Amino acid sequence: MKIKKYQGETEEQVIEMAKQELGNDAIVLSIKRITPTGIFSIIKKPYIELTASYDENKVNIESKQKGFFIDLKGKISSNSSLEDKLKEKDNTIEKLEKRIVELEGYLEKAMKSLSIDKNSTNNKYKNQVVQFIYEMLLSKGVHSSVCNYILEVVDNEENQNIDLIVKIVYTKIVEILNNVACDSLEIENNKVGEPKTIVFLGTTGVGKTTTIAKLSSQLIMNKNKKVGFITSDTYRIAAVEQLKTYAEILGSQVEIVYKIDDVKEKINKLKIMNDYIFFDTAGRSHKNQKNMEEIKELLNEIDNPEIYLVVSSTGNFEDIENIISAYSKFSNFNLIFTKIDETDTIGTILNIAYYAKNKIAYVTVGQNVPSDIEKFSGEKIAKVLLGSMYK
Ligand SMILES: Nc1nc2c(ncn2[C@@H]2O[C@H](COP(=O)(O)OP(=O)(O)OP(=O)(O)O)[C@@H](O)[C@H]2O)c(=O)[nH]1
Ligand SMILES: [Mg+2]
Repeated sequence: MKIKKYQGETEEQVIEMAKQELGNDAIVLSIKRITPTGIFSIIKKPYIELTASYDENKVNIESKQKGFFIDLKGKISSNSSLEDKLKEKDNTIEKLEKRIVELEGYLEKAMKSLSIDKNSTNNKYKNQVVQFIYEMLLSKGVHSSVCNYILEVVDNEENQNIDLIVKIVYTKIVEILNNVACDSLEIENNKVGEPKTIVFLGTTGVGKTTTIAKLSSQLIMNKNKKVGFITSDTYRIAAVEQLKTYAEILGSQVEIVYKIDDVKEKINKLKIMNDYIFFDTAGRSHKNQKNMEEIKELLNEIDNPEIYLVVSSTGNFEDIENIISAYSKFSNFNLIFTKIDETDTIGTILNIAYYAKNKIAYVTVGQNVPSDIEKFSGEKIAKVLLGSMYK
């Protein structure tokens, strides 16, 4: 026997649903009126829940499930083309509701301790919920002008529907972030027989070499690709050793570039045996003009590189903006945000997405190689901004 639950507005409705799907042999175990608790007491109306048991050998649920569509308010309507509807509503209420569920714990706690004074003249927004979200976004490093862009449309004193406000805010944040999400990366689609050189730039200690190790391990282990390494970081002995250690573990070749004239030759050497060449560079201060000139010269030696600027999400917005602007003068790149696990101000990523508009390819979430790297997802960052953990 199997158990299935149905939710609706009335008893008749849920009984009818169960009957239609499970047939007359199904046994009704309970019918309860459920009053949502916590933040759901605000965003969801009470509803009726029927629990039924049925014989899975007699009832084929898969084929019968078409025909019912449960919308956000628990209304059940007959619908013969459920699949079409779901496809069409890819980014829809149901999906949003699932995400908002994940924010429940945080919002509930936060609303309880809501210390915003209704009459405070310091409040920027008229609506208390909007003011609360504003302060939360600010505390996570979102720039006040970006907050304003997101929140001004929901700042209406009468609108106390938290569900609606959160949904609008979440959707706006995701929109800004996904606008800069990279959808096609050479690193993931390189054609057989056309080795691609992938260059990693960035200031000191942001995680370039570790990110190279993560990405290359995944290509080698999951996609059976061959990856060769080059480093131009000869300033620190440990840097070459670090890359060599990873290369040894992965069974990859390493070449070291001591002078600019070596670059082409070393790349060509690695091209013979590899699908990708990952080019590690020394961490350089973007404020040093000579450093920037050297990087520019280096890039000029590489045919059609795919470039990643690695930035640490623990840095502040203005600094990251300056770094991006310094590198933008001579190269086109995608961004990789590292150390998401270490930052309390993930809002910096939203600021960069809003102002700098560079595409973001990956985020890294810890020191483990190769697991702690993920494709950039606007939804995940938006959830963190609204109080959830990054997971
Ligand atoms: N917590 C955390 N640490 C990271 C992450 N990525 C890299 N690191 C750590 O950051 C430190 C510096 O990493 P590297 O990969 O050597 O940085 P780099 O940019 O190559 O440094 P330079 O070559 O000296 O400029 C190491 O201790 C890494 O383990 C991350 O996503 N989270
Ligand atoms: Mg390094």
